[in-house]
Amino acid sequence: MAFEGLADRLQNTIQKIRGKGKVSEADVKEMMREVRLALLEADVNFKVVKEFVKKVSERSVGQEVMKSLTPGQQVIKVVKEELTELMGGEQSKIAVASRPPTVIMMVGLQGAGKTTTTGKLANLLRKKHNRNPLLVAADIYRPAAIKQLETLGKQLSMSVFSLGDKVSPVEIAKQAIEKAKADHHDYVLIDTAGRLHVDEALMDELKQIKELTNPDEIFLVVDAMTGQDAVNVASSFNEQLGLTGVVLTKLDGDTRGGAALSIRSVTNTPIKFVGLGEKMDALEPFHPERMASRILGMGDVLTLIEKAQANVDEEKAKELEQKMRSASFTFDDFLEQLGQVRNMGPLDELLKMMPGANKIKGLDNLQIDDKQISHVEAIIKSMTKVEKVHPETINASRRKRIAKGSGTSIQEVNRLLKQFEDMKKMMKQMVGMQQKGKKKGGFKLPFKPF
Ligand SMILES: Nc1nc2c(ncn2[C@@H]2O[C@H](COP(=O)(O)OP(=O)(O)OP(=O)(O)O)[C@@H](O)[C@H]2O)c(=O)[nH]1
Ligand SMILES: [Mg+2]
Repeated sequence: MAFEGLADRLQNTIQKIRGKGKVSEADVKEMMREVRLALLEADVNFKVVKEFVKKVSERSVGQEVMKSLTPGQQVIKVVKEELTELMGGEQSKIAVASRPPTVIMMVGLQGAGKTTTTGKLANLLRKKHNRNPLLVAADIYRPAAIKQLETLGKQLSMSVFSLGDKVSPVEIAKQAIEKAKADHHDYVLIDTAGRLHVDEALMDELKQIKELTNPDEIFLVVDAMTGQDAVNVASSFNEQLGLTGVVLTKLDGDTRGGAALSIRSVTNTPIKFVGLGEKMDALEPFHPERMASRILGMGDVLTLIEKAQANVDEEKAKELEQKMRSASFTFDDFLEQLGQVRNMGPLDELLKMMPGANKIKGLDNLQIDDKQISHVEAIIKSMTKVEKVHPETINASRRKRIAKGSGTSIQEVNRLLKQFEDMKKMMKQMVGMQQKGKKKGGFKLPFKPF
């Protein structure tokens, strides 16, 4: 996971000051020394580190902290606020042109993830914002580039505009916008070519496309794994083109996080999205405050809840709640739930968003992988209709049959049956709690049970 080292170090540091009833200037100084090292080690730009430490120190020895009842907590609050500020403060939204289509140009170096991100962004615009984007293949240099975008378009069932590789990218962009107007596309995403380095020919071409299409957004796509280089690349693209946003890709890898923490303050360009994988749904809006919270081990419950909401069907959730209340939850329901949870992404990544999760020992080794889920699915699918509704009828010989049918072991079948029973018990308790709470008008489940 990205930020692991930084998160560990910062959390250890703030842990020391958390409970302090009194915080001296020396305490703050000591803490800031560690924060500084942690940031430098995470490959954060040294000027950025200096500025950050200065701000946090000033605020920490000031009245607001020293005079408070919980100075330790206050220092942590200051760190979190400044970290949030560093990454851009408010979340920045994607532009909408007053007269459609909204034009977005995707630029960046070779292999940064422009084409992939173009597909992901189109997918997000359609799914979350109900938009109808047109993808434009304006990379005529790399042999397979057009094909790559067309394949993504097919996969997403979205229109891709291309004129082959004999027409100039500027002309392609121009005609694409006319096409978008004619076909009522509200967004135009232009996938441009990448180069190994920032070079003049590339910049000239991009400038021409910019002049001609007058884009509402110019997104620089940068690979977070490239650390400080990402910041330099962002600076030069910004000088030449005037960026409106950055998309940081490959944040699913174990980048130290320096780029995410420096780009905003060095280039004054907000990070708008982060790429978290190769699949078309692995793009998330960047929330500085949530990211700060994650880095400091305070969890990212909001993203977790949003993921749950996006993937859990309202109707089905209600139906499920009803089933839980009447304790008629069956293995069929369980199977369906499993499918929904799977849609949310890898389970261990989800668990890491829980507050304090990185302090749970062994979570890193916990591989709740797809294979395990597949086994559970296979077991359930090997049950008869009656067995799924009345698991109490599953005796020893039936267990043997189910294990054989699903290619698993009797132990695995036993374990699942036991877990299912436990889960049903827990549901009853939760429903009981919720009803009790309702009478008092208090307790409510934080999000829909699944
Ligand atoms: N793990 C991970 N891989 C990514 C992400 N974004 C892109 N990639 C991968 O990075 C590689 C390059 O992505 P492309 O989209 O082709 O990059 P590009 O910038 O269009 O490259 P050029 O067209 O050659 O300039 C592909 O293998 C992508 O699957 C991400 O967020 N996470
Ligand atoms: Mg490309």
